[in-house]
Amino acid sequence: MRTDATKASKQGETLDAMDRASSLKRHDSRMIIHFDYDCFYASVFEAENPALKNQPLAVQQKQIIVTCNYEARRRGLYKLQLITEAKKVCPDVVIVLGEDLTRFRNASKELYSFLRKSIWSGQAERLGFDEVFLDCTDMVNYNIDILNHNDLSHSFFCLDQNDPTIGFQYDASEPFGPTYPPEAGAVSDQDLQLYQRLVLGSHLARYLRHELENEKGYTATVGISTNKILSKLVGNLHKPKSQTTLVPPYDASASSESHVTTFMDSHDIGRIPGIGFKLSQKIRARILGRQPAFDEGLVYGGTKEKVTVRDVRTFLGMGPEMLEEILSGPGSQRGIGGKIWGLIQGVDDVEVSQAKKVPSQISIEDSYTRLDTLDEVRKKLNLLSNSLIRRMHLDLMEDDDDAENTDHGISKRRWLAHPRTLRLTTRPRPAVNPDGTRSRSFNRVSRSLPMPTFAFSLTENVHALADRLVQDSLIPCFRKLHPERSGWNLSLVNVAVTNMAETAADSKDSKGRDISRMFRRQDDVLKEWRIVDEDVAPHLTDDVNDLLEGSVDEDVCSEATPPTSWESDEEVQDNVDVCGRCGLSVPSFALLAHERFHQMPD
Ligand code: TTP
Ligand code: MG
Repeated sequence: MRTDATKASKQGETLDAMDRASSLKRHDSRMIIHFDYDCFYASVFEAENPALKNQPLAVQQKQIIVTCNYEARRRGLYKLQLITEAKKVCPDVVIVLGEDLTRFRNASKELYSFLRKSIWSGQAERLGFDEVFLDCTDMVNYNIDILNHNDLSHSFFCLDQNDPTIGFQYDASEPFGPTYPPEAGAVSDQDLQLYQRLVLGSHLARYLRHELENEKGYTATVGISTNKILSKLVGNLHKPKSQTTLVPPYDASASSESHVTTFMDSHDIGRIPGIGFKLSQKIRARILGRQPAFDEGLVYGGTKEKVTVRDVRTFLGMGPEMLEEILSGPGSQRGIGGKIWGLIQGVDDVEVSQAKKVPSQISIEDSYTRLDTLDEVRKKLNLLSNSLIRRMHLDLMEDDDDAENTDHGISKRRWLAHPRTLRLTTRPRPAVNPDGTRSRSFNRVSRSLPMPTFAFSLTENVHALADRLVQDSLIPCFRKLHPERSGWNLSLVNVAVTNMAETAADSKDSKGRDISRMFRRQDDVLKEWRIVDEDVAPHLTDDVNDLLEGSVDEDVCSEATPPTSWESDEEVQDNVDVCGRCGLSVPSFALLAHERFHQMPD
C-alpha cells in the first residue's frame, strides 16, 4: 500500500506542510454521534397524521417544495422543486403548508429533549431544527470497561450505571451498519482501542435511532466519530434511515493512510462546516490562481468549479500561515488560518455544548421580490416586529410562580433575559445591468442600536409594542441604513435581538429566592426543553428566492439561521455552506437538497 507520505510527495506536497499536518493534535478520546432527521418537515406532518405516511407528501413554502416524504421522492419529487412541476410529476401529491414554523420548532425541541435524556452526559447540541450532536464518551467508556473480551459477540450495553439490567444485547466484535471506508481491513494494535470504542458508539447509535423511531416516530441518518465535524460529515454517506461510522486509522502511519485524510480530502472545500461562502471563495481564488466564477448564468447554471480539500491541503506551501494570509482581513477571526487548517483535516476540538438557558439571539427575517418604498418597508417591519416580540415572549420568559406573585392562582410571567441590542439588517438588490441581467449579491448591511426598554413591558399587547418598536427604533435605524429616500430595492429584511443579559441576578427577589427558583428550575425545566439554541430560521435560500422571482411575495416570516460554533464568514453570521458545483451560498441544512437540484435531468 502506498503511504500517505509517498502519495503526498507525488502530488508535490511540501515537507513543510506535512510537518505541520502531523503536528496537528487530534483528540480521539471523545465519542460523538450526529443525528440528522429524515425529511424532517414532512415527518412532522406525518407524526401529526400517520395516514399521510403512505401518501406522497410535500411541504410547501412560497411556491416551492421545501421537503417531501420518501413516498413522494420515490415518485420523482425532490426538495426545492417548484410546486407546479411537482403536481405535473405526481398529480396526487398531498401538499401541506409549511410556512408557520411553530410545529417544526416544537417537534425539534421534543426530539432534542428525548435524545438528551437518553444519554448520560447531558451534552447534546442542536444545530438547526433537524440536527443534533450527542457526546456519548462516558457511556462508551463505561461499556468498554465491562466488555468480556472472550465473548464479544454476546455483549450487553449497559444504559444505567445504577441498574446493570437496563440496556441491550449487541455484538461488540464488529460495528453496526455501514462504515467509512466500507472495507476497513485489519485493525492494527495501535488502533484497536479507538476501533473498539467506535464499534460501541455504532451500536449505541443504532439503539438511539431505533428508540427515536419507536418512541417518537422519527427516523434519522446518523454519523459516528470522535468529533463534531467528522460525525456530521460521515453521516451524510448513507441516507436515509441509516448510519455510518468512520473507522481508524485516524492517523497516517508507515503502513497505512489516514481514513480521516482520505475522507476529508474527497470533499469540496465549500462543503466543510465552518468554511462559509466568502472564506471558500478566497481559498478557491488562491488555488485556481484567479477569481473563481460563481455569478454567471442562470440560477443553477453557475460555474462547476470544484476545489477539493485535497487540492487545498497539497497546494505548494499550504499550511496555517498561508491560510491566515489568504483569509485574514478586516474583521477576520484571529488564528483563522490554524483553525481552518485543522478543520480541513478533520480536527475539531469544539465541545458539544450543553443546553443553553436562553438563546444568544432571536432573529426574524423574510425575503421579498420587490421592496422599494418606505411605506412597504414600514408594513414589513411591522410584521417582522410582531413575530419578534412573540418569539421573545416565548423564548425569553418563564412563569413566575412564586406564591405572592401570582394573580388569583395564575402565574405571572417574568423575563429570563433582556436582549440589550436590536439589529436591523437588509440585503439590497443590485441594480439591473444594461443587458437586462442582474448580478447576484449576498451582501447584507446592518445597524445595531440599544434595545428600547419599553419592549419588555408586560402590560402592553404585542401589536402595540411592535408598532412602537417600528416607529421609535426601526424606522429611524432604517433611515440611517438607507439614507436615500428611494432608489433601493431590498430582497431581504431581518430584525434581530442579541446580546442577552440574564435577569436572575438583578431580580428584585432576594438571593435566597433566586437560588430556590434555580433549583426548582433545574428540577422542572432542565428536565424538559428550555431554549437550547438560537432557533433556526429555515428560510428559502437566496437562489431559491431568485428562482421565485416574479412569484407572489408573501408576508411569511421565517426565523433566520443562527450563528453556530462553526461560524460563517457572512456579514451577518449565517450557517451557510457554498455549493461546490455552482458556488451559490445555501444554508447548511439545504445544501444536500440543493445538490440534488444539480442532479436533476434537464
Ligand atoms: P434537510 O435536512 O435538507 O432536508 P430533510 O430533513 O427534509 O430531508 P433529508 O431526509 O434529505 O435530510 O432540511 C431540513 C428541513 O429544513 C426540511 O425538512 C425542510 C427545511 N428546509 C427549508 O426550510 N428550506 C430549504 O430550502 C430546505 C432544503 C429545507
Ligand atoms: Mg434532514
